[in-house]
Amino acid sequence: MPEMLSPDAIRTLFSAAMSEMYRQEVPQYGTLMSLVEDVNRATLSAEPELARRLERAGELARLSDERHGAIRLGTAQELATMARLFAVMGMHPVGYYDLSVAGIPVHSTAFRPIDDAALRANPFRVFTSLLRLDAIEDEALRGEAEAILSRRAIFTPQALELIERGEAKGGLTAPEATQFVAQALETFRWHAHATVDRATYERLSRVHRLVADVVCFKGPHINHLTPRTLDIEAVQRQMPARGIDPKAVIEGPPERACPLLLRQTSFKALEEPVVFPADDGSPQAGEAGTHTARFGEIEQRGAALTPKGRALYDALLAKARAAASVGAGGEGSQDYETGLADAFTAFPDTVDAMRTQALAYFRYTPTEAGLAAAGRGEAASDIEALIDAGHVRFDPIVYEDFLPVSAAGIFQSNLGTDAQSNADASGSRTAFEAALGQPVADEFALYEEAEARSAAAALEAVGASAF
Ligand code: OOG
Ligand code: NI
Repeated sequence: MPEMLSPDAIRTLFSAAMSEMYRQEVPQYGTLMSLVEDVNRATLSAEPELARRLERAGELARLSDERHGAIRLGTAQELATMARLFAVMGMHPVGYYDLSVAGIPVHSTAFRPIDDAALRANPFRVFTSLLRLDAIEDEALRGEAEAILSRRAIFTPQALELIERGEAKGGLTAPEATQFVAQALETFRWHAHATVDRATYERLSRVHRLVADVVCFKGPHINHLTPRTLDIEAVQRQMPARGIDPKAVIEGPPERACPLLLRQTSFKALEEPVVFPADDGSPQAGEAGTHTARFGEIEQRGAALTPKGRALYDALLAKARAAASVGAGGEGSQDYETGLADAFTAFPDTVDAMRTQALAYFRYTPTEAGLAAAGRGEAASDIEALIDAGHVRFDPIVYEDFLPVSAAGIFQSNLGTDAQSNADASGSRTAFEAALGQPVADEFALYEEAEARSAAAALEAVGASAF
């Protein structure tokens, strides 16, 4: 039997190849990456306690490789096959995001690794949206969009073959994995040639710019790759000096001593040249146009919240958004930020309070003192007593997922507006899962299991059962 490369290793190859491709395609991405690297280095040297905590959590080693991408798909078939492609790399659908809350005609999931070891190896995620064609009210136009999508093949034949081989054999060998990554990359590459004439592009674009972005091109070009920063305020401040124009407000919670969930900001989408095919269908003799789809984003990750913590987060965010809203040109962003910070004073900002009030998930690890005590045969039998004795410590579990309101804000900003929108939800998780061909995992259950595993391991290492 030839040796298989692990899904973690394939994911790392793929993530690196995507990053390299995007750096070539969108030079500002390279600029943003080096800014984030500089800020992260400065933050780690200024905050040794943060460095130690990240080291304990296994997040330090993965940091320079850590990023997420985003794609938008057109059909159920594309989504179901994409799930199989990502599965080869150990990435599985987690969570359901309903973007109709902001009037955006997509719903989404995140493909990402799930278990602790895989997340430590490389947490590469892809936020994957499925276009809702029912957003096109005009039946004739909807039919046309469906027909256009049904004609395209977003995966190369070799990619499909390698997915099947991986499924049949339970993995890919190193040479197969190299081929697989090269073939998979083709799906996410930018194609400047539209597949429809300008008139069709414009009709679809008038329904929604996202509809045109999904329907009129050969495949789901990766539309951003987002590095993780340890200080998003610093990156946001320093962007203009590097020639990058950030969106008006940072999405998500305010700046805090104990960062919560996810804060994100982006730079506006580029206006890129595209070519519409000529009447005879020949792409060469085509007509020049422009399209905006691809942008840059950065994020800072904080604690994963329990359902109780998340409900509090959602309530406080809704309160701030109701009190002050940001206009299309970013007007009112100062008031919004002040209001947001005020609202979040109601969210406890120490790890102790967050833990005792069960607002966030924690990872428990034995301390040196705990290990020494266990070696002497002195140990308590429950985790609270071990914490009190200083034999077990706890750190927040990092949030590995996304936030629907933030995602909507990122979509909006890249459609050319900073305006916040709070439309009514009308999500359909069932329809999404039917298209995907499998249920999406429940993010809360994953964090809860990770917490329980760490508590059990800590008890086993230094608790009374250790001897
Ligand atoms: C996805 C936007 C959402 C995030 O990080 O929340 C997103 C898209 O524009 O396709 O990437
Ligand atoms: Ni993103």
